[in-house]
Amino acid sequence: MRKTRSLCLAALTILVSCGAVLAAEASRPMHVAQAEAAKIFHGVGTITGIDAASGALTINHGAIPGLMEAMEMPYEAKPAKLLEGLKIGDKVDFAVDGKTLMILEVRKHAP
Ligand SMILES: [Cu+2]
Repeated sequence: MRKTRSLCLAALTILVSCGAVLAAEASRPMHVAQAEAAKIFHGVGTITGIDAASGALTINHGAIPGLMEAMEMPYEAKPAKLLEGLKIGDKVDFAVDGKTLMILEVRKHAP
C-alpha cells in the first residue's frame, strides 16, 4: 500500500514538471517563434528522386547541423520551378526552411 502511494506521487511530480515546461514554451515571445520559422539551413546531397507533379525532391544528404542527421528523404520545393533542370544523380547544395522543411533553393554542383 505504501509503495503504491509513493509511485503515484512520483508520477504526479513528473506530470507537474512537464506542465511547467509546456507553460514556459507557450509564454515565449511571439517574435522568437517567428525568427525560428524563418531559419534557413543548408545541406549537401545527391538527388535520388524527382516528382515534378507534386514539386517534390528526394535527396540523400549529409548531416544538416542543427536540423537533422544524414538521411534520404523527400522535400517539397517551393516554387516547384526549382526542380527544372535537375535530374536523378545530380549533386546539389540546397537551402531548407527549418520549420516547414520546404526547399527554397537548389544549386547543382559544377560537373
Ligand atoms: Cu530528414
